[in-house]
Amino acid sequence: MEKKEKKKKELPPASELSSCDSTVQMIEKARRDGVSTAWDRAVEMKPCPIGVESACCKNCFMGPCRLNVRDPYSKVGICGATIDTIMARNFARMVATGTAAHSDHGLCILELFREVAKGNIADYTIKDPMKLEALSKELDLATEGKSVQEMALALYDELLKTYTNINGELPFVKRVPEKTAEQWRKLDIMPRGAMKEVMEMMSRTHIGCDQHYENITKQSSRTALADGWGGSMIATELSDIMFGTPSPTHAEVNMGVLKEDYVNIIVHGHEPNLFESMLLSVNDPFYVVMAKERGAKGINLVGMCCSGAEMMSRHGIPHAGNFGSTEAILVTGAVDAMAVDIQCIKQGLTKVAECYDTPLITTNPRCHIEGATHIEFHEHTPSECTDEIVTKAIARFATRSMPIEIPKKVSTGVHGFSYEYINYMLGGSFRGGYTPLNENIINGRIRGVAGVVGCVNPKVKQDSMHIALVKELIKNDVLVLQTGCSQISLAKEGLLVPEAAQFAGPGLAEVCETVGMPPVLGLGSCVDNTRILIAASEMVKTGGLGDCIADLPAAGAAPEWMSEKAIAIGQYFVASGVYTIFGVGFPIIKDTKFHDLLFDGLEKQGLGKWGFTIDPIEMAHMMIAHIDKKRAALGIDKARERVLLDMSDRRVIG
Ligand code: BF8
Repeated sequence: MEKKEKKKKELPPASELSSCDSTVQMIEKARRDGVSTAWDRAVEMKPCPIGVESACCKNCFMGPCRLNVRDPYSKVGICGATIDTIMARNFARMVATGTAAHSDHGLCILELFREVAKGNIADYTIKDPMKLEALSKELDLATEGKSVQEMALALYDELLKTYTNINGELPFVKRVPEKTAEQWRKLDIMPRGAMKEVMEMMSRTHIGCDQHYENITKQSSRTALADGWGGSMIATELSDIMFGTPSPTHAEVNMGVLKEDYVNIIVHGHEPNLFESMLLSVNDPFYVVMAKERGAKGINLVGMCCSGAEMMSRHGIPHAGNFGSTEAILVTGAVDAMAVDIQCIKQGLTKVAECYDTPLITTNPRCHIEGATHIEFHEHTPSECTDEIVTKAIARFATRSMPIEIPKKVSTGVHGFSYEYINYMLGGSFRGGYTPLNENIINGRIRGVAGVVGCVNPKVKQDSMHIALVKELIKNDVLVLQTGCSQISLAKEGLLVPEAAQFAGPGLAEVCETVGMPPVLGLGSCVDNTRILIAASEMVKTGGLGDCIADLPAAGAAPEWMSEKAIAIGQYFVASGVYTIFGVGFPIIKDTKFHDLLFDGLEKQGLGKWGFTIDPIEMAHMMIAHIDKKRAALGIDKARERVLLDMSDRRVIG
C-alpha cells in the first residue's frame, strides 16, 4: 500500500508569531532563504497531549505509564502511583533541574570569587569593596580592621555552606524577614544546602520512594528556596562584587544595534565572566587595529538573553534581543561570531549559523553542541578563549559572503536598577532606605509592586503577553520590576524610560515624575530575580507593610515561560510568600488534589500560591485583586481612595 504523504502544516504569517518587528522581518527572510527556526518548528510540532498535562511517568521502565487526562483518577501507574504522585514528582524534577542550573552557575561564580580573592586570577578584581563589606556585615562576619582580601576569603567560606550544608540553614536565610523564616521552620521547608536539596529531590522521586504529593511539594519548596535564597543569590551578589553593582545606565536594545560596517560579535548565555573577558578583548588595541586593517570600522560587541541583560545593566552594552530572537538574528548575515556559554542555547542555532556562515562557538565544558566549534573558556586564562573568538570574527568579517539585512529598530532605555540603587534613588543619600517606597505604597500613590519576569515561548506571540500585562499593571498604579527576557520585551517596546510615566496611573506617574524614574524598572538577568527577593525583604523590614513577605501588596508573573528554571523561580517566589501567575499553560491537571495544593493550599499554610491564565489583562487583574486584598488586610485600602480623590480634586482646581 502506498504510504500517505504527511501534509505539512501551513505556516502562519510571521507577524502572528512575534510582536518584535525585527524578529518578524528575520523569520520572513529565513523562510525565503529556506532556513528553519524554532518559530516554524513550533507550528509543526504538536505537543504530546498527555505530557502537556504531566499525566505520564517515566521514572522507571515498567512503563512509561500514561494516565487519562480527562479522567485522572480512573487509572494509576503500574506501581500504583496516582495522578497526584506523578504530577508532583514531575513538577518536583522541574524544580530540581531549574535549581541545579542556577546553583551550578552560582557555584562557578563562587569559585571564581575565591580565585580572584586569592590573587590567582589577574583578569578580574573586586570592583565593589563597599558591597563586599556590607554583605559580610549582613552575614555577621567580622569586617573591622580586615583587608578586602581577608573579607573576601571569609565570605567565600561562609557562602560555600550554600552548597555543602547537610544540616543547618543557608547563610542568606539571615536576610529573610523573621516571620517568613519562622513559617519555613514551622512548615519544615527551611532549605539546607542546594546540593543536598537537589540530591534529595532526585532520591525522593525515584520509583517507590516519596509517594505523597504534599510531602513531595515540601521538598519542592526546600529545593526552590535553595535556588532563590542560595545559588541564584550568590550569582547576583558575587557578580556585583567582582564586576560592579549596576546603577541606571542607558542602553540600546533590538537588532538595529548590529552595525553593517563593524565586526559584530554576540555573546549569549548566562555567566558574566565570558562576557566580561570578551569586553576586554574587543577593546584590546591589537584587535581593534586588526579589524580596521581588514576593512571594518571597529568591533561591535552585543549581548543577548541573560548574560546580555547583565552586561547591559553593568556596562550599557547594547542588547540585540531575547531568547526568541537568537536564531533570527543570525539570519541578518551580519553576525561575525556568536559565542555562547550555558542555558537557553538552542541546538537549532548550529544549522542557522551554518546557513549564514557565522561561527557558533561554545565555550563552557557543560555545554558542547554538535556542529558548533568548541573553544574552552578557562577563568585563569580567560583572554586565550575570547581573543581567539575575536580573531575568528574578524576573519569572517573579511570574507563575508552573505547578503546583509539588518532590521533598523533600536530602543534606548534605562537599565540597571539594583536593590542598592533603588534604595538610593527613592531615599537619596540623605534619606536612604526603602521608607519612601513604603510610604508611597501606604499612602496609595503606588498600589503595589509586581515582578514580571521570565522567558518567551513560541507557543505564544513573542513579547505580546509581557507588553500587555505590564501596560495594564502600570496603568493601575502598580510599579513593575523586571528581569530576564521579559525585561527585553518591554525595553524593545520603549517602556524602560522615565517618559513611560505617561502610561502609568496618576499615583505611580506622580512618584515617577518626582523621582525621575521609569514605571518599569529593569533589574537584570534571571538570577537577578533575587534582587526582587531582597527588595521584598527590605520592604518588610522597613515597616508598615506587614511582618512577612506574604503580607506585602505584591505579586509576580511569568506570562510566556518555557524553562525549568522558570518553574524553580516560580516555586521559590510562592514559597517566599508571593502570588505568582504563569501563562502559556500549566503542566498539571486542574481539579486534582495536587493542583488544589499549589493554587490554594499553600496560601492557606501562610505562603504564596500559584495562579494561571493565558489572558494578560485577566492576569493583570488577578494580580491587582491580590494586591488590593493585601492592602485591605493591612488596613491601607482607604488611604489609596483618599489619595486618588486628592489627585482628581487637584486636577479640577488646576
Ligand atoms: O534565564 S528568561 S528564556 S534566557 S530561562 Fe532563558 Fe527564560 Fe530567557 Fe535567561 Ni531565564
